[in-house]
Amino acid sequence: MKLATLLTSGLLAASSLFAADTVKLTRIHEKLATPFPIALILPPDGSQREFLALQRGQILILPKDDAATEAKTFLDLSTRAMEADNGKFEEGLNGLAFHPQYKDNGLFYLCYTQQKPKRLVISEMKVSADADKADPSSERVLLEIPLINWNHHGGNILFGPDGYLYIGVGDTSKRNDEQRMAQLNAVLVGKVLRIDVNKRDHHNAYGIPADNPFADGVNAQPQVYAYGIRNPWGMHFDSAGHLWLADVGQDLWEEINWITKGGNYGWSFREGSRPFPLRQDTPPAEAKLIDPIFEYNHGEGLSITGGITYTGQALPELKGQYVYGDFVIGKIWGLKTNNDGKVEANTLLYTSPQTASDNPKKKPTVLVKPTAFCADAQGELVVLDWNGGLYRLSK
Ligand SMILES: [Ca+2]
Repeated sequence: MKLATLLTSGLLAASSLFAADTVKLTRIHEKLATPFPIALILPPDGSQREFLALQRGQILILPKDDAATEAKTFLDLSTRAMEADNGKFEEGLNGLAFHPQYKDNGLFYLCYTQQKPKRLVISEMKVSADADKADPSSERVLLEIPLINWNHHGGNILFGPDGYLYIGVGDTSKRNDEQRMAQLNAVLVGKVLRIDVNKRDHHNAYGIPADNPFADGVNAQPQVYAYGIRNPWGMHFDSAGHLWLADVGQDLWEEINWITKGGNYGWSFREGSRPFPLRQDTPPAEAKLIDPIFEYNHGEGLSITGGITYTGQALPELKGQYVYGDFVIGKIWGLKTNNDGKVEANTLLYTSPQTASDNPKKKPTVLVKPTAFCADAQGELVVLDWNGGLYRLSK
C-alpha cells in the first residue's frame, strides 16, 4: 500500500500502527511537494524561517501555514546535474549551513556532488537583495574533493561553536574501504574536516584553524580534524559542545560517535568496536582507535541516520536525549547518556506496519525512511522522510 493510500485510509493517523509506541509522528506540510528532503535549518537571523534543502538541488522556505500548497524557492540548482545516471541514491545536495553571522553577511554554504570528474563541492553563496532569494551568481567554490564512487561521500556540513565549518566526508568506496582511504590522512575522504571560512590564506579560498591536528600540512592534509570514518550521515553539535556523528556501517554495526580533535574512529580496521573481518592487516601499534559511544548491530537495523539532542517542549521526557533512526527499517530511538557515562537506547516508534524488530533483514515495508532529524522554529523535532514527507514528533 502506498503512503498516500495509507494516509487517506486513515491508517497512519490511527494509533494501530503505533500501538506499542510512546510517541507519534504527525505529517506536516502535506500539500507541499518536498521530494528527497535532507535538511531543515533556520538561518540565525531571528526571522524564524524554516529552510528545507532537497537532495535534487533546491532549497525551499516553508510557509507558515501548514495547509499551504506552495513554498518559496530560495535556491534552485536542480539543473546542475549533481547525480550520475546510476547515482541518484546518495548523490546531490547533501549539506546546507548558514554562516553564524548570516544576519550581517548573508553568507551560506552548500555541499553537493558534481560529475565529470566526480567530486564533492563545498561552496559559499550569498542571499540577494530579496531576503527570500539566494543569488546563485555569488557562488564561490571553497573546496572540491575527488570522489571514486556514487556512494559513501557523506556531505553534511555545519558550523561549530568555535565558528569553524565542519564537513563530514565518507570513504568514497563502494564497499570495504577498498582503496584504504579512511586511515590515510593524505586524502580528504573518510574524514571530518574543519576549515575557517573567514580567512583566505589556504588556496586563496579559506583558512586552516591553527589548532587543526595536522595544521602544518606535513604528512597529512591540514583540513583533517578527525579520521577513520566510513560514511557520516548526521552530524550535530549539542548545547554542551559535543560533536555527534552517526557513521553508517557495512555488514554488522551502525555507530554513534562523539568526535574529538585528531581522533581516529577506527574504520576500516574496525567496524564499530570490533575488528573489521575483511581487513587482514592490523593497525599500527601506536594507533588509538576510538570506539563509538553507542552501536547497534544488523539485527536491530541496517543504516543509521544521525539526529539531534531534543530541546523542545512537547515531549519533556525526551529532553536531552539524542533522537536518531534507521533509514532502512524506519525505526526511531532516543539515546540517553547518563552521568555515569552509560548510554541507553529507548525505542520511540516503528514506522513500519510490520514488526520490524522481528527480522530486519526482511526489509519490511517502511512508511518513513528518515534522512534527517531537525528542530523546527518551535524547537520541536521534525523527521525528514526520503519518501518526501515531513513529520513532527509529538505525544
Ligand atoms: Ca568507527
